[in-house]
Amino acid sequence: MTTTLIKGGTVVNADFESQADVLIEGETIVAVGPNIDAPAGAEVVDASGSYVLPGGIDPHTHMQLPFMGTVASEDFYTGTAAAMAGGTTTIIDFVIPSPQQSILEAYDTWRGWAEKSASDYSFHVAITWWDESVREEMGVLARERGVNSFKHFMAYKNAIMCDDEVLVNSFSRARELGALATVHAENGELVYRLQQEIFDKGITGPEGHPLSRPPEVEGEAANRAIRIAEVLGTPVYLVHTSCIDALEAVTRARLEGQRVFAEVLSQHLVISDKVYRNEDWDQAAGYVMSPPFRPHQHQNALWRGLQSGMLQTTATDHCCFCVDQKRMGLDDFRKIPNGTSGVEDRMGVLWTHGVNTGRLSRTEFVAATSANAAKIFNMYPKKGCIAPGADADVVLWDPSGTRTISKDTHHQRIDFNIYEGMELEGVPAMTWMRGKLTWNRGELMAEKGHGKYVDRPCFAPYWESVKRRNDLAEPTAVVRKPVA
Ligand code: URQ
Ligand code: ZN
Ligand code: ZN
Repeated sequence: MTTTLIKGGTVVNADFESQADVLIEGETIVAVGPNIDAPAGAEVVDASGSYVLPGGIDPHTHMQLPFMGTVASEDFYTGTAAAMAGGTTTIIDFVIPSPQQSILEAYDTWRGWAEKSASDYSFHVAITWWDESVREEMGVLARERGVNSFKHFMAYKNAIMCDDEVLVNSFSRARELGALATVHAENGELVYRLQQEIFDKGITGPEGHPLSRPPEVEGEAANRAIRIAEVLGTPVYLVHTSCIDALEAVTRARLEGQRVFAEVLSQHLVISDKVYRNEDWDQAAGYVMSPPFRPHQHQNALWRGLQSGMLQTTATDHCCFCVDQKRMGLDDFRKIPNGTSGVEDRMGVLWTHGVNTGRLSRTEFVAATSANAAKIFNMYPKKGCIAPGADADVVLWDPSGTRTISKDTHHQRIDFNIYEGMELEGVPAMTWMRGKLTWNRGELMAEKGHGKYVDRPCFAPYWESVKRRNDLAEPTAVVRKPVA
């Protein structure tokens, strides 16, 4: 068993930072505190001048996803290896059953694909259709497979889009199970209509993509999903909140005490929609993802959302399509596979543009990159903190280390990088995943298959008291005289 003593660093958790040593025995943190003596045979790491952070948790990735007629280029091994090079030690990916496919069968398929992961991983399961069998199998997944979050795509008509009937059935079931409903909030009917109109105008290039998915399309769906969840009493989590319209819906609901959580992607915080006006087709198509990159004012609002706590988590939606895959849409932007990379860059981008600019404190950075996702998806404190008993998912963070992001040097399996040329200050020097050193100052030592599936138990039954409808008296029938 490997013993490691990380000595002389500043430990940063979501709620507290302190000068402390961290002792790791095997896969677990066993002690955190000042002046810990190194046990015989221990590997001692000098952490002076560095921060010791909980390993990042990325709650939104799509490794080797079959989508839009192709398969994402990053697989579970290469993607989790790249993640650890960037300080992320756990991903939550997505099982996305085809309509009419058993969700349990799809779950087993994705579990098979993920066996090769180098880091720990878990799955949200998407509900893409509905009948009694789906209802039953959601129960099996929740009770026996450690799934406490079910995803709903309100976009992607004629593919994996949920209509309101599916949303209502699935949200109701999630509440019964004590599970979260997570949502891709874009009105797929509006997208479909706008895509057609824009294409018919002769706009066939990547610039047509954002035009077909304006913020109003996300705002409507975000509000609808939140309202459905409110009426049914289901906790809801909005993935990739990208614009003011959706953030306003989240903010209203949270201020009223509704159980709503929301995520922002690191790329939506720092990249605007000007990328779609690039005259180089490949350079513009490389940014086609949904929701699209937005005009600059939305970035400012998203940072404020993160600072105010209205947005709790950051993610990447890492879903890689290489240049030749994006070219499937060369004549029709509707056929450009939607997705971008970022699992290796998220933490460095957030430190550079969040902590170094004063937008986020170091503890807020840990909350947004690790602890909040661990709490919301019920992995805390096993994951998401530096404390005795926690998994030894640890990052030695070098605040003065620098990196220039490039497709030529990143570890992600894609020939494009949305942050190309971005200068980072603040990088992971070393990454341990359950006590195993996987990244050491530029040397990647990820081991295929070393990752484990993380069970995520459901939550306590959703308490009636937090539902707004409980302010109302219990409805009763009116007693009437028989009609003459
Ligand atoms: O919509 C998603 O989250 C998946 C299909 C990745 N693609 C994307 O454009 N976000
Ligand atoms: Zn999505
Ligand atoms: Zn996604």
